[in-house]
Amino acid sequence: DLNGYVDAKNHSLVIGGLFPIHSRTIPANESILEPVSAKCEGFNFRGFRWMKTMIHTIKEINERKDILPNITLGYQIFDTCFTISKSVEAALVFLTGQEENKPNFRNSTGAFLAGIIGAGGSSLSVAASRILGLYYLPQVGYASTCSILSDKYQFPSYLRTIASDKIQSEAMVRLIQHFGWVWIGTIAADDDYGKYGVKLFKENMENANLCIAFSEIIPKVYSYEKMQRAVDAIKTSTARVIVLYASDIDLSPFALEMVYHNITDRTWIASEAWITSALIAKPEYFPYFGGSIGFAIPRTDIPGLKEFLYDVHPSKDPNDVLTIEFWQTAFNCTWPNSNVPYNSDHRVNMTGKEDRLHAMSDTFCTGEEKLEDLKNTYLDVSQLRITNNVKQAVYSMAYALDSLSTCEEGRGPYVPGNTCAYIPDFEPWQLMYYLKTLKFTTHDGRRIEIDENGDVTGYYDILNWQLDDNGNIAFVKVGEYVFTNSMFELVITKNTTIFWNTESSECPHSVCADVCPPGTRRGIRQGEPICCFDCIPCADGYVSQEPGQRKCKQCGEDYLTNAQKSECVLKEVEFLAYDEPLGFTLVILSIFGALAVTAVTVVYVVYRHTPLVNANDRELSFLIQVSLIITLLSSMFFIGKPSDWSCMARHVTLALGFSLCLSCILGKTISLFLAYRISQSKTRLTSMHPVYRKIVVLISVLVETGVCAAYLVLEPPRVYKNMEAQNTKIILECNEGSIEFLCSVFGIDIFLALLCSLTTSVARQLPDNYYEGKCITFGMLVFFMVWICFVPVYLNTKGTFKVAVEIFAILASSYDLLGCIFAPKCFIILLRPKRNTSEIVGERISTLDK
Ligand code: TCR
Repeated sequence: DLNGYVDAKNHSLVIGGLFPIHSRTIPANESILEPVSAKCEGFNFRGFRWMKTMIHTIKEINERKDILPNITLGYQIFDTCFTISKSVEAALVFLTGQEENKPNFRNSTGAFLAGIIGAGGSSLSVAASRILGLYYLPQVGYASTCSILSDKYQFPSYLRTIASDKIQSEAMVRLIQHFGWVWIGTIAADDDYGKYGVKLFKENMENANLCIAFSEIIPKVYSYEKMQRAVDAIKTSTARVIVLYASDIDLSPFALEMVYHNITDRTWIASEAWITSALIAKPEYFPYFGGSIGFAIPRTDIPGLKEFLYDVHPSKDPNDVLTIEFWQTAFNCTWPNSNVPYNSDHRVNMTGKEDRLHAMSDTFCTGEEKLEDLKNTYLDVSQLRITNNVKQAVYSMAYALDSLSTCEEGRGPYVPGNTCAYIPDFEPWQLMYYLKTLKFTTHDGRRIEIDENGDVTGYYDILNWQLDDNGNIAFVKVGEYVFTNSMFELVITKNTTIFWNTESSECPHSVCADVCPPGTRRGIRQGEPICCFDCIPCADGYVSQEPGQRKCKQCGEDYLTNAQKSECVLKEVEFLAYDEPLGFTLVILSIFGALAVTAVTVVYVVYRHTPLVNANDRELSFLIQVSLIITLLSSMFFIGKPSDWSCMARHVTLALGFSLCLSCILGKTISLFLAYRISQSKTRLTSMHPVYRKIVVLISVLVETGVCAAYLVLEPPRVYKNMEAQNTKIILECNEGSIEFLCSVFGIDIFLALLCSLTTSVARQLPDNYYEGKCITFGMLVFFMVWICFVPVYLNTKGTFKVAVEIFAILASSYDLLGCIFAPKCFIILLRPKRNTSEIVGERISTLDK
């Protein structure tokens, strides 16, 4: 029980057609056991127009003299009701010529069947093609876009004048990338179109590192639970952009659902099947679906079609139930004396029951109704897109037949013998040969080339739903997606305004988690897509400078992180600087000390002939003064920014200065010691010759210099950045290099100091006017005390104070020696000159110097 049209009279050759003139079948009454072909409902004006276009095209071809001049084509068209079962039923009818169970490629009218146009939906084409493919019966699709139909192993005789969804799915991902969205929901119709489309889309999304927020199905047969699942997913998800892969017929209940739940503020990415559909593009849906953006096959004008479409009237043929139903549905009336039901709706549980129409209208149709007054998809020739595909499908069949008919015997394609096939009685596979290599130019100048997979190339228009001045929905072209065999290119036209259905009217922001700000990094959430992440602050010592970082970078050793962890900042370098109060004071002290020593030297030079200065070796006194200047000024090396150079200088000059100083003192104390022994023993002991004293000095300084040189050559001290002491600062210090060398360098000094102490402590009872022995003894005592105190204090201080303590010890010990050795003498020289006479200077001592 198939509805349709046939015109096969006088024609030996017909083309079959499958069109969705209704939207669904009426569910069979369960009490009936006998199988019956289902009845259909939901008149589909768009499908009706496609069907009319096929008839129109065949008429056009028949009128043309250049294609198939001697042959007139007929047609046999069936309504698929957008269901698989009807489509299969029709396929069987085509093949068997009804009652027969083996194909004879003559249809029920007795004419030869050349091939079939259709069916509309992918699932229907797949089902029909599985049967038609068995016999290689050519089938040219005009709207079935499912990618599996490109598989010539499964569908050997299927071709199409529309691009595969493989391309559209790719294009959608490019569009998503173009607008910077990463978190996308998908809704698919419960058929091959929706499922395979979304499958490919998901694969492409994954390759582009974008994420799918949710993936739901619109049920074919209304189910409250299934619909609710989809609605809940949309409501709860943070994805603002949703891909909707469905035919308009399947989409209508879903659209009502969106209205019912008042789901706005979503941007829909439309698949080609609904972007320009009048079923969805209604002004009342605009608050929910406005701003939708999607792909459409390019529109065109078909000359003469408009007139042909208007030439429809139920009174022409009382048996034309489809036209009667068209009239009834369009004008909302009942055609008298016909029992064609009109727009019945047997669906259950549908939301938005207002949309449901009555089975019969009370008013009768008069036949006077004006098509011109009708605003109906059927008559709307402004959006001829799939309609043009129908036309091209019919043309491809005609061109193939034309090539077949012009075959020259002996040059034909079929082996053996290069034979030809003849109209009307050729085998279907013979026509397939011509269809496979088909190339032709359309009425509007486009080139159609069907490739080895039965697909075509071309371009999509990118359309955006906007509201025009009359409050209707306008499909505004905002770009193009061009695809050839090797090239794919998305172009969004500059300076077009896209309408966004968001609160701010700006491009929506569809992300699972916002880009992590600088200072944080992306932390994976276990078991969730990569687009969902937490922003985890960088650890101490790590920073992320740009937003959206996967990892925090470690800062260099010399760097600290700022509070936000977004920048490495140079650590503050700390050392005892000249310009800070402590450093400054120490500098003043050492310079003052050096000046004081110089003053003493001046006094000594001025009074160099006085007995006091001459007593106990004048030269050694000068050397002591020099060495004191050295030690005092060596403290300067401890202040300021340390360098390798100053690190080497500081300890070596200090050690040399002290060794010179102490060895000179030793020279003096040895003389005193000997003088004492002489005074004690009363024997003739010769006192020490001054040269020997200098030799003592020379030897000790030489030894010290040798050790220092070895130290500097073998393991010299170096600057060292101390990071441990304080986390936020770098303390610049000197690393001693070798502790052994350092100990030996200062060990010599200590040894000299000990010798000095020993010798003077023995000689201190020696009566001399200037208390030299006593002074030195005291001086050495203080010297030891200073350095003994120094050790624990030094070990307990941190940072720059360490150096300060060291300088302090140096200054203290230098001042101590200066004070103990030279202060009393200067006092006598300057203030008590009477005591500075040779009579008073002890005889024994004066003899020592001779
Ligand atoms: N391919 C869909 C059906 C379809 C359609 C349409 C239906 C397409 N475009 C326009 C109605 C109107 C694209 C399929 O199922 O393959």
